[in-house]
Amino acid sequence: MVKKISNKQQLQISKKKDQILDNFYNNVSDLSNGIVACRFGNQVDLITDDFQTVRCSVRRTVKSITTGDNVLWHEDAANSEFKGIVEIVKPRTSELHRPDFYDGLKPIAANITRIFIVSSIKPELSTNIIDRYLIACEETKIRPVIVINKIDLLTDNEREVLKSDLKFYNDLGYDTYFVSTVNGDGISELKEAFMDQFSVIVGQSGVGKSSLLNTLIGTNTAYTNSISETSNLGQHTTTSSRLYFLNDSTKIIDSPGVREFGLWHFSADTIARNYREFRIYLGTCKFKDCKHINEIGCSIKEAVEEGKINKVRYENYLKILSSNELVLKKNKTRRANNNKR
Ligand SMILES: Nc1nc2c(ncn2[C@@H]2O[C@H](COP(=O)(O)OP(=O)(O)OP(=O)(O)O)[C@@H](O)[C@H]2O)c(=O)[nH]1
Ligand SMILES: [Mg+2]
Ligand SMILES: [Zn+2]
Repeated sequence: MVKKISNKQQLQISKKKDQILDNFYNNVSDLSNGIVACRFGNQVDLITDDFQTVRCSVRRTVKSITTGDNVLWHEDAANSEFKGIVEIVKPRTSELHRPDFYDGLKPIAANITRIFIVSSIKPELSTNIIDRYLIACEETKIRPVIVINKIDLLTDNEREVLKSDLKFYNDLGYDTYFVSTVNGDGISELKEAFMDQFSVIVGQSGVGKSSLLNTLIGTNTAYTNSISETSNLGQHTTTSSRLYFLNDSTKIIDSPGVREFGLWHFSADTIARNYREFRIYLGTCKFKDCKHINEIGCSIKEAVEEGKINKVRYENYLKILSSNELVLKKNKTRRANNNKR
């Protein structure tokens, strides 16, 4: 009979593994520590222990590297184009990724402890994208913070209405901040949530992620741009994720805007499980394989009708499921067409 190991033993084994890895990394001579600030193709900008930025190429044996990765690198005197070469990426403590049709899951940021989900009054407030990121946060167990930017564009009354409309996020236990990078409203409280954390700022294009980064670090380091007047759609100003230091212990990654945050690598079950308020009802529907769409005897639907689950959240759940189905169908057709070629 195979003897099951206890949680305590598992913890001891994992501690031992970490110790062995730490010893290994500390004893690799000639290699220095660095953290990936930015990646472009097979090149990275690293920030060294003494806060220097070094452009490096990446050894082919490195399978995956992204912003926030802790790496070991050395100088490469033979190469005039790059100062160094990255040899090893250390194991990640956390990972945020998105699905990609060609590359499978693509990492967006590594080792982060918080995800700041930004939406704004202009171009358009989107609870759908907030919910998409919340699902990813629940799945990866990285703490989310919701930020609604550009509240300077609202009257006092409109602001109060918006706060009350979005109160359900607070009720679910998600921290929500209403801010303006233009007049500074809410920024000092929000800044507190960044302190001593390793954060990534995510959201659609034009919501003010880079403006927020600049406001927090007090410079105009990150490029920002105005929204296209004609289409009202944000132009993609930030083109790749970049890491900034607010102080020694506070790191922030500014990421490029997304049109939509894909979740098509998640099954309907995974999505439902990552809706906090669904959890107590899961397993109580009439049908075991209930997807909570229009099945008879669905506890989730009943809870929505009784006002126990917020309607907006539930509608977003349905939208996410149907858009997943559409993407999967499209990918299937694309794959079939590729195979024909
Ligand atoms: N009214 C108002 N405008 C803002 C605020 N914050 C940012 N903006 C404007 O919104 C526009 C877009 O800001 P960015 O910071 O470039 O947006 P972003 O999210 O980084 O965009 P991408 O890099 O394309 O993803 C700029 O014109 C900013 O000046 C705000 O609090 N209020
Ligand atoms: Mg930007
Ligand atoms: Zn159900």
